[in-house]
Amino acid sequence: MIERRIAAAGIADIAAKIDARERLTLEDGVRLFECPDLLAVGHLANRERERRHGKLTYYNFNIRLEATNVCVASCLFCSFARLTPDSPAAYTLSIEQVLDKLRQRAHQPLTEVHVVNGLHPDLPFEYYTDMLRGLKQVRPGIHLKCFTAVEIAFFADLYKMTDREVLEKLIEAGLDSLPGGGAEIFAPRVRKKISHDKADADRYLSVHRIAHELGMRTNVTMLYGHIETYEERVDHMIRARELQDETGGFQAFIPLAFHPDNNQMRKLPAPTATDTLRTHAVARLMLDNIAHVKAFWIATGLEVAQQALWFGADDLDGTVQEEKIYHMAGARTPEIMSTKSIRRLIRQAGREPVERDTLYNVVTGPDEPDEVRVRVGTLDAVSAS
Ligand code: V47
Repeated sequence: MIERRIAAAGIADIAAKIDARERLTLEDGVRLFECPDLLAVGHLANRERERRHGKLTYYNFNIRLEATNVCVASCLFCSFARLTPDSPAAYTLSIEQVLDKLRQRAHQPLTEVHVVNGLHPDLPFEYYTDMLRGLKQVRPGIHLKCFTAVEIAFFADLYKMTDREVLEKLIEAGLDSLPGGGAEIFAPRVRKKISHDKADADRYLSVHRIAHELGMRTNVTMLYGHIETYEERVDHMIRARELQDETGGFQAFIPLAFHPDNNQMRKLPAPTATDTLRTHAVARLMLDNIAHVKAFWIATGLEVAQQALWFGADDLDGTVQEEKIYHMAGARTPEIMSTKSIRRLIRQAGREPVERDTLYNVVTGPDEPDEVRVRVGTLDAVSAS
């Protein structure tokens, strides 16, 4: 029955390739985007998702910190950045203020801090190394997923170091992995228009390559639903796939839905739910060498994130807390989710929740109760509340 539907949708040859573990081409990817039958594409993606992960759906207990929104780049999609420190609503937290944000969460069994900042022109490099050292002092053992590849390239240029030297110094100070931000769309036509004054695609990928060589794991994102074509989306996925062939260092691919409020592309509509589902599905099918496809619930919305778990996605990111980039761009999602709510969301979608750490080690398996874990002294315990 489903085979007939896939044939009627004109993608039987692509389904046969996937079954034969043959790699999909740029043309295949574009056809999946153009295929009128979303459920046929979703079925193929779900088959791949279940082959890899069964019903399991991952999330983590994390916190987001944005230490400064001062940023010399003028990306058209960004609602968060302020060009100079004296712009209205510009802010830069002191190290103590950053550390306080973590101290205030002492009762939470966090496993990850995810830091993303603007490209601040005036801070010393020690601001970042002191931040990493301080965060590790406040919570030894916490995983620090900090600074996009674009920030690393910016530090290298500003502080006159190579990208590798920057990464080595940050690792020495406590950096554990890189988030996937800053990828946007790799194709030069789009990148020149929407983010012309920051690291280009080759530099982004080169920073990730070096990070992988230094033993770190990283993620890779794609900002979709603005001025890019389907071909440019698939090209983006293929460039990520090629680097993954070389290094194996990417853990997750994260499609990020464009949010149009309060930025220079505000006249564009936000991508539809069907586009979001399809983009996750095509990513699952194109990226045969990346283990996880993340539906970042802040960006997709909660309901679409649940559906994406049947369209190729197997990860929802985490509790997040204090997210600014999407909320300043019009996101209507909550700013925080308890682990209990995430686990319920996953179960209600017919999937099985697994709390993972950043490196996908299991923290709380699917058979554990969904009650909130609380931190008692230095021990994690399960509260019945
Ligand atoms: O690089 C900025 C995007 C990214 C908008 O690695 C926007 O686990 C939509 O990369 N509409 C930062 N998107 C966030 C990010 C991320 C998120 C979740 C998990 C991980 C991970 C990484 O947010 C930026 C940019 O691509 N972004 N503004 C906007 N208006």
